[in-house]
Amino acid sequence: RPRVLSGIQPTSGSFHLGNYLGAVRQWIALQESHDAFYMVVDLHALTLPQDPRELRENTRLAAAQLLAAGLDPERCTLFVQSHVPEHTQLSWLMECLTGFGEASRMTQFKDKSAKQGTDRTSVGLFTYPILQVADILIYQANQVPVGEDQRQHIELTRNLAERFNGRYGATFTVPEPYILRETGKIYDLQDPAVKMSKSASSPKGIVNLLDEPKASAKKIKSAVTDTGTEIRYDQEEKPGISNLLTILATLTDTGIAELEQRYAGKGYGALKTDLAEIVSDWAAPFRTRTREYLDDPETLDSLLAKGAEKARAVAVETLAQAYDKVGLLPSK
Ligand code: AQP
Repeated sequence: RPRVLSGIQPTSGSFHLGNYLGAVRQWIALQESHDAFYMVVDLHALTLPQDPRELRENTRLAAAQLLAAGLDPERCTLFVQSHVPEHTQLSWLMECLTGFGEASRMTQFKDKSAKQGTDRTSVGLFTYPILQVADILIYQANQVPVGEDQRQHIELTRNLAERFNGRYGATFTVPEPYILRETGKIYDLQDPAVKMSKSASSPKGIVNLLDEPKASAKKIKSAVTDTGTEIRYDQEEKPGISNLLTILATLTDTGIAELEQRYAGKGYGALKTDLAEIVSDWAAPFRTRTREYLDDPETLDSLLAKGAEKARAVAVETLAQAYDKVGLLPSK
């Protein structure tokens, strides 16, 4: 079975609709057909200041949400990034292969550091795409299911894998991005020109899956829509309505064309009311299941420990090969 690898940050508590529709939903589907490795990337979270206690709680919370969304530890390997120290070890080799200019061109870094200012930007935020390269290559992943915002980082991963293989001989699988055209980018409800995002969206623009249903419904009902009244998918002319249609189509497994027909002659209000209900209905059992996993931290922790053990078995082997290839002297 081809292998997939992906990760999600344990920052700010709840996952949002963009995380779920852009990434986690694909993870759940892929665990049936692929040898799937999924992780909570706690080391990546450290690129921005974190309260230690919150980080620990949010790491469990992220794992609980992944399980509640439908990941099955019998079908996939679910673990916490920092439990597999080989990631950071491989990352060093990758850093030494990356050009400074090449790393400087990462748009996520440019955007985030521009917002924070250089003095408040950590070197970790600069090098985090390279740790991500190591996260992927250490499992010899064939595909990486992520949102559109990660495409450039997967491209960097491919370049570094090819560079390493070219310099030292075939070592790493060169991975492909797995990004769905329909849901690769879910937009901010208040500003449908930008992606829904933890760090950049206003509270009204982001639907958090653990929010109270009423709060989510209110946000959906006050989503910015476009001039006119027609419910039609048109990313250019009607980005707000197109975003709502995408979310509804995905959550209900319905084609966009069918939805356009269903809402022909109806106003934006009808679409918003239905979507608010669908999101609430979806999120209610998700919230309950998340709470159940959190109520039993021992079971959750031991499940993550088992996942880390499975992941480590692969990571140790890849790291040993890579160390050998670059000429590091093995310790006796
Ligand atoms: N709006 C989105 N549409 C589609 N996919 C998205 N992802 C994030 N936002 C969207 C995908 O979710 C996965 C996990 O993302 P992450 O752990 O990297 O979370 P993030 O990038 O911190 O999430 P945000 O909200 O996008 O955070 P900031 O504000 O920090 O940039 C990834 O596969 C991501 O592509």
